[in-house]
Amino acid sequence: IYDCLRGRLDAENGNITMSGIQKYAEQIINANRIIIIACGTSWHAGLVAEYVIEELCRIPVEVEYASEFRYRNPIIHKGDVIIAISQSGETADTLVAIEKAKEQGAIILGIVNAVGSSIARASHAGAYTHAGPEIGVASTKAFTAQLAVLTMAALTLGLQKGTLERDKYLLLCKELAAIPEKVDVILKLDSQIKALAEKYKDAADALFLGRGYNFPVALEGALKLKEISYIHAEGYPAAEMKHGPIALVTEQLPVVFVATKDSYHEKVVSNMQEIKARKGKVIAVITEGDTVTPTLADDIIVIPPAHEVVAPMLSVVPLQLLAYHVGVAKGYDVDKPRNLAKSVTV
Ligand code: F1P
Repeated sequence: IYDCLRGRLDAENGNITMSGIQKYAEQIINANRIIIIACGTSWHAGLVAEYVIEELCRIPVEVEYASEFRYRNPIIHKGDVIIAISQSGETADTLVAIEKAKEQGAIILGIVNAVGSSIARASHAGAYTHAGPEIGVASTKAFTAQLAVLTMAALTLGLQKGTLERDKYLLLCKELAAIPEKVDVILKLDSQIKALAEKYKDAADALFLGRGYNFPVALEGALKLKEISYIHAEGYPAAEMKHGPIALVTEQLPVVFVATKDSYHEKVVSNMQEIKARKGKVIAVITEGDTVTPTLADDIIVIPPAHEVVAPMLSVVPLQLLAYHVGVAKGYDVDKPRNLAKSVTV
């Protein structure tokens, strides 16, 4: 994230430089709709961006799996802007979806890690995440860097569009600049998370729950666990639990709550009570200073406070570490998960 922010964000003076995207600022400010297309982890980053852009820029956002968008006959209006997100920049489904949108006259902005990659070349403009090469196949730092870029873009647009007040803009710039330091604090929880992984590594299934900005983080936590530790995991909006997944809750089921302090925290706490009443095992990612959640959860991971708009960049890190340690504890090669490719080019 530090590399991603460096040179682009001057939080003290409230300057964000994103030359690639700024060229299209006028069209984006006046966009009727933004459609985000991506696959896998990048799709989850797109879901977080939906919350951020709608909140700060008041532009309607749709987030589509590129792998399905290509098979639909999507309706794209003049004035729609497409954002394509990809770590590798080579994902075939995303490339085909881009071509499809281009045929209908859409402007394509690429948020890509790999410089000069096919998706970067197929886009009209965009921003590189500069997350450096992912060592493993499963996307991790690319996710946090994608969120940093998308948040910077939303802040810039919101300010220019007039939907975001300067004071809040400045506050969020500072919040963003503080993220790398807070990630360092979370990385120091490594041995605690390793011990948690030992405790839960034999689970057959796991449930990940979150609300609002943390809902896509729950999806991402479940995907990471599936990808590198081969444990069946489902991510759900916490409020959706009672519409089905609650039937799965037993003493054997670990339920991971992304429960950092935000506008919906009390509601998440009541979801936690519902799980405990059914004897599920609760692991909660919570904010420093929270005194309520520790009385309910079986295990807690305490992370530094952050504004809810930037919180996913922090709350995802313990879940990435958890998936990593479960994979290692089970003896798997977490850098090369079975059946997964770095770039899905077919
Ligand atoms: C999308 C993705 C990754 C996942 C795996 C397979 O790739 O689904 O999120 O971790 O590597 O591909 P990309 O379009 O972001 O490169």
